[in-house]
Amino acid sequence: MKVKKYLVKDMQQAIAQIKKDMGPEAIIISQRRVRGKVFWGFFTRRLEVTAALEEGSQTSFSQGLQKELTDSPQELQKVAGGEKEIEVSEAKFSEKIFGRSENKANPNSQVQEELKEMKTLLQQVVMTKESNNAQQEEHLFKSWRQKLLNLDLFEALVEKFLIVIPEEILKEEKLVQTTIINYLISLLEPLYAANQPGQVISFIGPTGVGKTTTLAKLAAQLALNHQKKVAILTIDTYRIGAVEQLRTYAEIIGVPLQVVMSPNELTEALVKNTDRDYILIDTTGRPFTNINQVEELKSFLIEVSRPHDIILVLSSNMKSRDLLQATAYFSPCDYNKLIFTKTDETITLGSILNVVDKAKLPVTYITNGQNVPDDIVPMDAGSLAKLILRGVDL
Ligand SMILES: Nc1nc2c(ncn2[C@@H]2O[C@H](COP(=O)(O)OP(=O)(O)OP(=O)(O)O)[C@@H](O)[C@H]2O)c(=O)[nH]1
Ligand SMILES: [Mg+2]
Repeated sequence: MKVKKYLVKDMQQAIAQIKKDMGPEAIIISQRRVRGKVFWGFFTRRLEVTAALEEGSQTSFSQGLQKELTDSPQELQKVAGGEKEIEVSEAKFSEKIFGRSENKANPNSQVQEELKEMKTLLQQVVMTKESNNAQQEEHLFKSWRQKLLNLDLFEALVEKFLIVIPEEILKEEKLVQTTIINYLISLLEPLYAANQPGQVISFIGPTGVGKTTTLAKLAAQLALNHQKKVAILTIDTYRIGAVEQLRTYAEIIGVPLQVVMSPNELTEALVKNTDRDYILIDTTGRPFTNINQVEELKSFLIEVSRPHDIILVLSSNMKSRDLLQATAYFSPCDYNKLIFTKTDETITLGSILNVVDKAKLPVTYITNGQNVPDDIVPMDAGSLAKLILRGVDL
């Protein structure tokens, strides 16, 4: 018995290759979905089909008959369509066999030939049915792939999701959604395992993403809702008016604000505020192109010796490529958490996952509006997964 595996796009391609390679008497003994590597290192879904052929099973007679019966795709389609068509084809088959048997001298070998041909024909029926099922599956996978791509997820991530959907649930919309969400939760959960808040929390990130507003939202929640002792420091001396914005928030919330101009001043301010439960530090937004500025920012942040969260704040309406550029730019600062702002200003949130997949850091909050302190939502693996995939049933 000769056994061979084929890695193909779909069952139709498999059948064509198997026929060409092993002849019409080969049978398909198994098929399964696997990950195949294609261009640019992206994974895609492939079909692995295993075919077998009994040694010496090919005869010129069977090949000739096979050709007559199954070469036309319409003929195959008819045969695969249902019992009625199978009967018709079998009748046609018998007619051909018996038409020839009258002319044969040895009836025993003729019967064997007939049985062999019958087997081949049935194998073709099975192969065609497999082909139709595989086509339907392929169609459903394509539609799920498109839905996931519409969320602005990178293609490599989409393929990761598709590989976990079992074929048998493909038609069950809700089941597929649950499968994808559960899979995403399992990917995100480890990132949240050591998610203890620091006593000092610094907010860094590109210009205008919402660092100061987010800091004010958290300061207000900690001070007003949880009665914590909070102080705000800012090293945002760069932009005219920036300190005033924060001063207004600090006054409304009723927490002290101090401006620091150098790393030494920051150290002194931290010492002065040792009695505080939380110290929140605002920083100047940096356009993520100037290396000197990130080094300057780092020289401030390394002054903090207490448990320190450095949160990279990013806006969810930025393009994925720019978000990744920003994560690389700020990496010298050793940030350990992410916050995504402005989820109210975009309809797709796949970009968040594109970043999380690369940075391997938890998103601790998202913000969804300009209102201080209300428009901020804490995140865990479950809520983030649901948020990212919220448009998957569109
Ligand atoms: N729609 C919406 N707007 C937001 C959100 N968060 C912040 N903003 C707005 O974004 C604008 C910029 O916010 P800031 O907090 O000043 O941003 P920043 O990152 O501190 O800016 P720089 O200090 O200049 O780098 C303001 O108009 C905020 O009201 C949000 O979640 N949704
Ligand atoms: Mg600011």
